[in-house]
Amino acid sequence: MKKNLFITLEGIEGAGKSTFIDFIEKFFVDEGRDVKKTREPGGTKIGEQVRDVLLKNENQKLTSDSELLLMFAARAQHISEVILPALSSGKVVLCDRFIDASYAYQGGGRGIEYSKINLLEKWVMPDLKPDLTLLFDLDVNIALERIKKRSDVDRFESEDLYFFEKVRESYLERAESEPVRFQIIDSALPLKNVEEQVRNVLKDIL
Ligand code: Z5A
Repeated sequence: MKKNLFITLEGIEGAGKSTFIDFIEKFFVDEGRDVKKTREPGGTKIGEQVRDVLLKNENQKLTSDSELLLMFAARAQHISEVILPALSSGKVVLCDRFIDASYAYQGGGRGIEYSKINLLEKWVMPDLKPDLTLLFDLDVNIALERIKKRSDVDRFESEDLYFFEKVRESYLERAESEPVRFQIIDSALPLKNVEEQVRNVLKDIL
């Protein structure tokens, strides 16, 4: 059986994760690999219900602690129901956002101490870490410009520029502290150039 791989895609909104997850899936399928594409929060029937609660704009009363705990509740379900079984069967798992988003959004953005997030990480995923994390990085102004055409804005998308600056900063700090796992993709460049950067990283991990 071929080596399983766990790859996560991270970045602020509008950075290009959804655009490039299909490209990455095709890359591995062309290599003859079985791919499981998934996302957080969500990825399971229960997790998608939690996602609805987290994203609904009407849920403005949700506290930062509740938000963090719901992220991890959905994650616990996702790991046991989807991620671990897919990895055990030798698949390449591509996940649109994972643990680093909790550090960046709930830690960096909301200001929850990283030590609390770390406690939950140790509880929910003691033996699981992505093999590769692609951080799609770009200036917050460009990202917000890209998504402003959307008619429906969710609870996160209604946050201000400062919030996303903190999220981006937190992602970059994490990437700096784990330079082997993280690969930073300059997603301010045209699609073709971003594709090229992603392809080069993937070739190295094969
Ligand atoms: N969240 C959290 O707080 N804590 C956690 O632990 C987890 C998540 C796991 C889920 O949103 C929310 O949950 C998320 C963080 C929080 N909220 N925020 N913000 P999501 O993941 O479902 O949604 P998103 O990340 O906001 O998705 P997005 O806004 O769609 O971003 P994206 O997938 O990175 O972008 P995209 O859809 O691929 O691209 C956006 C547009 O830009 C699109 O029109 C593209 O065609 C265009 N684009 C992309 N790349 C380029 C380039 N290179 N040039 C020009 N145009 C481009």
